[in-house]
Parts: sequence; C-alpha cells; structure tokens
Amino acid sequence: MIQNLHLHFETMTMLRGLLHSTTFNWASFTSVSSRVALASPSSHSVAFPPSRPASSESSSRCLNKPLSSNDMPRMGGIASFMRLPVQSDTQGLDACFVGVPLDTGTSNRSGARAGPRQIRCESVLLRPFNSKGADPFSCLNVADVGDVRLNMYNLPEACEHIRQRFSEVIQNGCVPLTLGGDHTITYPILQAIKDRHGPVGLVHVDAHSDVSDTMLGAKITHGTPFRRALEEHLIDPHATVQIGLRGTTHTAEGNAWQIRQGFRVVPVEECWYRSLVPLMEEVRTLMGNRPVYLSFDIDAIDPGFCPGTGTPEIGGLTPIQALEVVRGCAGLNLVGCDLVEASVTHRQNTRVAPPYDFEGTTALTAANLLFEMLCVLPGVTAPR
Ligand SMILES: [Mn+2]
Repeated sequence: MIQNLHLHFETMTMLRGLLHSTTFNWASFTSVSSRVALASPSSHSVAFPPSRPASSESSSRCLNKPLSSNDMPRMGGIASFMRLPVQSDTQGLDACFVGVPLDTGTSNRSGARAGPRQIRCESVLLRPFNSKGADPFSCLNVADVGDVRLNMYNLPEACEHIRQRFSEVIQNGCVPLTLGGDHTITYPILQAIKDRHGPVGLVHVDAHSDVSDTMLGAKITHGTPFRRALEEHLIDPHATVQIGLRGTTHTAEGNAWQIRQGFRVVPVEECWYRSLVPLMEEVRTLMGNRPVYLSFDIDAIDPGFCPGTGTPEIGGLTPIQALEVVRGCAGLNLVGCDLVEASVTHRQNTRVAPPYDFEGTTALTAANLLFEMLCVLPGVTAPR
C-alpha cells in the first residue's frame, strides 16, 4: 500500500512538473498518462512498464490491459477508453480506440463533438470480457491513441487532418475503432483505409443512407460520406449493406439510388419484430474474406433508447438488434470500425442547450458497442 501510494505520488509529481513546464510536450504527456493509467496495486512492483503482463493463455507478448475497477475505483484514473493506456503511436498495437471530436458536418442538433469524451467517461463501467466470454485483451494489444487534431471550422481541411492521422494510425496494421464525431468523419477514414487495403466491403448501420450528393450545396457533410466514398471507389458497392434505414425523405425516390449502385439495402421495416442473426449470416456470405469496414451510426437505434443523437428517427433498432449486428460481424475481415453521431451535451451546458443524452444512456450504449466491435476483430478468442 505504501509502495502504491508512493507510485501515485511520483506520477502526480511528474504531471505537476509537466503542467509547470513552459514548453508542453505531447509525447511526454501521453507517455506519462499511460503510466498513470497503469498505476495499480498489481503493477506497482514493476517500474513503469509499457504494458502489464498478458494472461497465461496468450503468447509471450506483453499486452495492455484496461485498468480494473478492482485495482482503482471507476471514478479514478485517466478517462481513456476503458481506462486503457494512452499512447500516440500505434507501433506494437493490434487495435486502438481513437476519437474524432468533430460535429460541424451536422444538419440538425450538434453535440457529437463531445462524443469521444463522453463515451470514454461511460466506458469506465465496462469489464474486460463480454457477456459471451470474448476475451479481447488476452488476444490483442490495444490502447487509446487519443483524439485527432483537426480544424473544426473548415470541413474539407478537417477531413484532410483525419485522413492523414488515420494513415499514421493504420500504417503498422493497427485496426482503428473510432469514437465519433458526426458521420462526415467516415469519408476521410475510408480514404486512409483504401490506401492500405483497397476498396472495402461496408456494413453501414444507420437511420439514414448518407448518400446525398450535396447539402446546402456542400459536398462534405454528415449526409454525404457514402456518396463520396462510392465516387472515389473507397467501397465496393456490391459489398455494401445498409441496415436500419428509415425516416421521412425529400423525394419519393427513397433508396432507389443506392439500390441502382448495387447496395444491399435493409430498411428498418425488414428489421422490425425479428432477430437480425439471419441477416448477418447473409452479410457474412456476401463479404467472404474481403476487408470490411463497419460504420455504426447510433441513430440506427431507436431514440427511445439512444436520445442523444443529432437527427433522431422513430421506429428504430433495439439495443438487442444492435448487439446482434455487431456480434454478427464475427468472422469478417474487419479492418476498421466506427461509432458515430452520439450527440451528448455536457451537464454544465444544460442551461443553454437541452441535455439530449438523458443520464448518459446514449454514450453508455456507444461505449458498449465499441467494446463489442473490439470483441469481434480478427484474432479475438471466439465467444463460448
Ligand atoms: Mn449517418
């Protein structure tokens, strides 16, 4: 206990030193953060290891572990995703969580800029095994690589920042699990993914098709990413599935445009009252071994469950169906996943903006779905 207190004292002293230093060094900060995240009774005997030892069933690699609530109460520690170690570089990582705090592509309510931070806050409840027994942290080395630095005042420039950062993130084979951010961000992420993997299959779960050509004359918005992705051959239209589409539309055409391109469109009416397990069998057959990207817009889920989103539509998926879709991606060659459009509002802002995400349920659902995405990545022990 004394040793452990000493370790916390050391980390606090280091942080204080950083805050007082005149030249702020981000690399030093992230390396100290990872040490803080690791400070726990079970790790204090080893001086600041980059990661805690892997469990016995894995290889000799040292794999990162989330900070356990049995080592540090949930309200403590650095609020990275699941309180994983924080590092900016992805060398040695199999997967990472990365935030993109951008919502200037939204058309109705804003707030998704706060998604990454709030999802990380709610992720403190998550334990390292899912309810089916999947054990990602004994199979993959995972960290939180922080947020993308971007210019929120200039969407094309922000997209270029995102593309460049994701090119770095995936350059060593690390699979990004992205905390959005509005749906604009998937377009530059897919650009980076295409440079490494070629055109990918796409599992797109959403209330909206997001294939508008323009919005108010703009080509880059949260309603246009998959139109741009198709034009630039970032996705294979014959291996693109859109699940949960619904809501009012500007014209009577509905989903005819995407269907003409070759997309498999699953309107929400095809999801009502049923399990989506058979649908996901069909999706796995369609995708085969090709690289696949999973993009999950939280507004696919009914706003009764997830009210904290920018463009809510009634009659949506249940959280159970959302789990069936994500878990149904097990076996796919997933090369990236995102969870976008969680439009939370900080409690301290509730006097000037309505608190869309009552009691944090949207961010909690988002955190769980991101963890479930990690659980179905290639290389993770199959659920029992
Ligand atoms: Mn969307």
